Amino acid sequence: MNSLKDEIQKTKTELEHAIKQASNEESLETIRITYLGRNGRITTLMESLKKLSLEEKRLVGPLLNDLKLCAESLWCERGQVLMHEHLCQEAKRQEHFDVTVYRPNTALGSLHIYTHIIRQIEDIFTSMGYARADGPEIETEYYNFDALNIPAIHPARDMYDTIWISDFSNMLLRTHTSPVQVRAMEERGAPLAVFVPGRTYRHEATDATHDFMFSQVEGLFIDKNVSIANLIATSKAFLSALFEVKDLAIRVRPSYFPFVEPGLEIDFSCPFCTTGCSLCKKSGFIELMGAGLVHPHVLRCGGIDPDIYSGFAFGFGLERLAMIKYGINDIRLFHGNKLSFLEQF
Ligand code: FA5
Repeated sequence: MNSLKDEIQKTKTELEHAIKQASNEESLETIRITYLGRNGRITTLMESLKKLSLEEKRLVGPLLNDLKLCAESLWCERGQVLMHEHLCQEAKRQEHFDVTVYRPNTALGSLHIYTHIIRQIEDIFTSMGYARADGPEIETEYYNFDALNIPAIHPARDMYDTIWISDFSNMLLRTHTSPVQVRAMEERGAPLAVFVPGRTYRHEATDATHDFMFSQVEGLFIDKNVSIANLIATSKAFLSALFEVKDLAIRVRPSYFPFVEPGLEIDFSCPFCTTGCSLCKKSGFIELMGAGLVHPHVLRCGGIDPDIYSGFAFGFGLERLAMIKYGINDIRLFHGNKLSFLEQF
């Protein structure tokens, strides 16, 4: 029995020493297994109690219980100390954050293609002295149609498949950016030079070149003695700058829009070929925008006297322009949120 008492004392001394030496979680776990595990030294000592007489059990039992409790509490305390030390070290490590360390494979975001193309267009127009103007996407029937010389009975309304806000209101989603013409005239008066990039909506089936939500860029210039020559020169300068092509040829065709007189459509020489390619459908020209000299009715609605001032206006599809510039073959990619597409810009 005395040898058992000695063994208990020896185990306690060695355990205390081992726990003091433990420097990390792994060594602490090894100590737990060595002393308190299923075949551990304290567990084995407990087993040996069974062989003792009742009298001996009364004497040695409490010593063994004390040893077990002492081992458990020393083990827990040391664990908490180690955990605290680890947290302090981690906090210190994070304090020393080296901002110059190069991190490969860091994913960087990129600008959306809309932002890219609008910024380029903005740079070109502002360099020509134009100011940016904006208008509401939920528009009144008056600005979208009536002020643009398209009264309710006018067949030209059929050209714009309109999305109305409700059956009984005169509010709609603007079908083009042209309503900002009259708004800009009212707000700024003449002379005037503005460009208007913005979203437009039409109740249309979608395909590779049509969407129900797309964007247009409107241009409006008003001064004294403005002529078609000014419109042609401006269109040429804008397209040459955007496509970085010197002396880009344009083709002017007669067309009809109720808010301009005369009305034109402007095509530009294909910047990708000289003899005809799939983009220009082998014609050498790409259709781009509606344009013309501002109709006197529209000037009057904007509070500008058509006997003193004249002006030109044009409107083109922003996505169609970006599709040509970047070789994109489907307009639906612009809103598709496909990362493989967006990451290219
Ligand atoms: C207009 O919207 C006139 N407001 C343009 C204008 C402005 C004429 C100023 C005269 C003076 P149009 O409906 O043709 O015109 O549309 C202009 C351009 O918008 C088209 O050439 C095309 O590039 C683009 N567009 C029209 N419908 C869609 C559509 N569903 N999806 C994508 N782009 C479209």
